[in-house]
Amino acid sequence: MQPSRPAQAAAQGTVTPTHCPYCALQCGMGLAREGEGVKVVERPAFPVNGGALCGKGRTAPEVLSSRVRLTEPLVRSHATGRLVPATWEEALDRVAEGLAGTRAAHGADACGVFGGGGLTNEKAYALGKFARVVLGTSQIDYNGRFCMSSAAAAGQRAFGVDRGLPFPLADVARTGCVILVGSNLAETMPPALRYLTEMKDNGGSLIVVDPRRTRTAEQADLHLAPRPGTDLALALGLLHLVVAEGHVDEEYVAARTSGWAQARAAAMAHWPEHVERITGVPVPRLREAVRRFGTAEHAMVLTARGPEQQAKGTDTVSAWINLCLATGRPGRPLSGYGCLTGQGNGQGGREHGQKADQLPGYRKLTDPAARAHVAAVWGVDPDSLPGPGRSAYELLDALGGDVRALLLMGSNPVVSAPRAAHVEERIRSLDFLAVADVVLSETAALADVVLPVTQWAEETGTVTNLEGRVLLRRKAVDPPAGVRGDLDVLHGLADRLGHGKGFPTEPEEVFDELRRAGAGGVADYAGITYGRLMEGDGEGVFWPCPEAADGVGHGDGASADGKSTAAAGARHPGTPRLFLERFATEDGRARFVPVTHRDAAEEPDAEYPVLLTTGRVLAQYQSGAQTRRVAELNAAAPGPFVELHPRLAARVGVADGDPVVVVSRRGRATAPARVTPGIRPDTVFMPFHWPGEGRANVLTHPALDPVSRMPEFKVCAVRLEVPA
Ligand SMILES: Nc1nc2c(c(=O)[nH]1)N[C@H]1C(S)=C(S)[C@@H](COP(=O)(O)OP(=O)(O)OC[C@H]3O[C@@H](n4cnc5c(=O)[nH]c(N)nc54)[C@H](O)[C@@H]3O)O[C@H]1N2
Ligand SMILES: Nc1nc2c(c(=O)[nH]1)N[C@H]1C(S)=C(S)[C@@H](COP(=O)(O)OP(=O)(O)OC[C@H]3O[C@@H](n4cnc5c(=O)[nH]c(N)nc54)[C@H](O)[C@@H]3O)O[C@H]1N2
Ligand code: SF4
Ligand SMILES: [Mo]
Repeated sequence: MQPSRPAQAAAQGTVTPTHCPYCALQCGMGLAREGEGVKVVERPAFPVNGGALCGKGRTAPEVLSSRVRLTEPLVRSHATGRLVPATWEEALDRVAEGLAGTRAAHGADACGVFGGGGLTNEKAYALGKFARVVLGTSQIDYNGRFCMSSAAAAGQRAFGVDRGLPFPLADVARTGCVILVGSNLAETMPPALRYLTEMKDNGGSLIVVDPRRTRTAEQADLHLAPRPGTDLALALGLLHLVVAEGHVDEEYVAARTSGWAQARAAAMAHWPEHVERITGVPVPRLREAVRRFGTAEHAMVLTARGPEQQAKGTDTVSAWINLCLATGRPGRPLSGYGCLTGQGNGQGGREHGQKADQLPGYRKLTDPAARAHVAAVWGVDPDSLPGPGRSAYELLDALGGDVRALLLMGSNPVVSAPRAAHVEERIRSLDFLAVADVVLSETAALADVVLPVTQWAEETGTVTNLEGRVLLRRKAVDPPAGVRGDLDVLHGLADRLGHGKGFPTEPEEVFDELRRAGAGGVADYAGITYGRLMEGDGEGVFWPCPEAADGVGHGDGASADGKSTAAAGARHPGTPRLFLERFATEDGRARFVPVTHRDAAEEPDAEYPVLLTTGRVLAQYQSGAQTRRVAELNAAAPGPFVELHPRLAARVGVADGDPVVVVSRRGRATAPARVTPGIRPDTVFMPFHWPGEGRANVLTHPALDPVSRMPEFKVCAVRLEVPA
């Protein structure tokens, strides 16, 4: 493909088919020329969203031409301490010097790299390679650790492979019962709601588990509202009742799983009455959930950040997977367990090597065969590749300590990291910080060098959506003068650090190398090409998709689904559904993991008697760096708030709209009260999209899950005060 082709097509007045820059649904959209810029037009042929978009997607072009868009590099003046405009040569020289100087003085591991799940596959791959080959550092991780890492770890444990959804999203419409655990998809993936509505119209039932009566919970046939942090007990209680009421699929358990006896014993210790005491969900409601889920011919459990962003998130997801396995769901048609991933490339971003313990193709950095394969593609000695580094929060916590310089691309941790005031202080204590971004985010504002980069519509690249569907986002418009792509940034830095050759700037060239590096791995993209992604309606290709010629038995992932194995010579069709014949474990069986409930890292006490949970609103995205720049979105969601129950509001003495101070052991935040009966009286909720005095993450607890290293964003103890 000529990378300039889509842009020319747009110039000729045609529409460029592409994808939204934001969430993991990766809605298809068309971009049509309008004056100097582009406008969004419907792309109904793309299957996942069928033309529908939420307000964020619809308004995304506004960020392309925003007044606050960065259009020239900035460097911090030694004289005044302020960020001042610089040429690209000056800026890249400064970054290369900062990194090389740190490495010379303190060793390779003193240089850190922090990436993002919004980066394209090509960028994520190049960033991981840059860290390991150019800097030689083990200290790389990314914001996906804050996102679906617990579900990924639990999926690996149970199935031997983790892909957000192991089936196309459209299967949801035809199943009989969905338990949606801690997902507010009516606000976080609005076009996906139609699949749940269709499922209900077809006679299926929707069970939503959320401490709040969200717009999603309002759609439910049954809403269970547990105390935050108790989903693990809830799932065990449901499994107990599944056993007690005879809904175990013994034949499936015997034929397709291992470890049932231990998991069963763990669940039987969780009596429904005991579970009611822990979760606050009444026993009759537990029974009702089990009746609906247990008797449905086809059924699914879908989790999102609610149960996952906990210091026991991995075990919690395992408990929900156990419930699915006991009832014979995974690997059966229109059934199974899935995780709704989060960021635009949340899935692909974790497959190509920006995670601390991973190499491209979802390979393990500790596996000698994986190291040898990837090192050969990179033309380096396998022994030169560093080992696994720290997880995201641990890396941020080490800044200014033994990690003294940081290159950051695609994240805004000053707003989005847990215990954010501490993280901000760590970032400020760095010897050197370089940030590549499209706007001056709160984190970029602290940098020594800010590199202004191109956005989605100005560049070509691939992303992998929540279904494992690899998609081509095409360039539709030229970037403003003065802006360069992330791949150009990495090329420029690598060149200055003596590695100009291995860092091409053409995305297709990077993708072709990624295919080679990942070939034979779990997430095998070898059979996917740009040309293939442009075919038909651009509906994409599901991984694993090995190269045709040697497709048979090519990697565990590919053989996870016997149906998708290609005949020699024919091209591999890709794998929309995993596990139909076997799981990707050594013996082909799914593994039950015996888990038991435990408390949150910080339970309420006399001093901090209320639970705080955090999350999202419809009109803002993440740290808000992009969406806070869009007038329509700001009007819809202008600032932070504290959602609380009328009884709690009365106890504290605040009315709707009054400022309320939320205090945790880590800090304090102030925002207007939003009084609603749709939340548990023992819990308050804050969205985390804003900096300033309403910054929710000043309060959150950085306790980490022992397996996934996910922070406990969804539970901590606070008290409420009226401002003095
Ligand atoms: N509008 C919008 N959409 C987005 C994003 C955005 O920032 N804004 N971000 C994208 C990304 S990266 C992600 S990860 C996804 C996240 O998508 P979701 O997971 O749907 O979003 P959250 O609001 O973080 O959490 C979902 C729900 O979990 C509930 N919850 C809180 N604590 C608990 C608990 O202990 N147990 C249970 N069961 N539920 C709990 C909250 O009340 C909330 O309604 O959204 C994606 N889409
Ligand atoms: N309290 C609380 N905190 C949370 C969560 C929660 O539920 N509660 N959720 C967590 C989750 S799931 C996530 S995913 C994180 C997300 O939080 P962040 O990691 O902060 O994510 P974004 O705000 O999307 O930051 C992306 C940054 O990169 C820039 N950017 C966008 N595209 C590109 C690109 O292509 N290249 C470059 N160089 N830059 C780009 C954007 O302008 C923005 O500044 O927040 C986490 N924090
Ligand atoms: S649902 Fe997600 S992908 Fe679709 S338009 Fe909205 S933000 Fe974009
Ligand atoms: Mo996320």
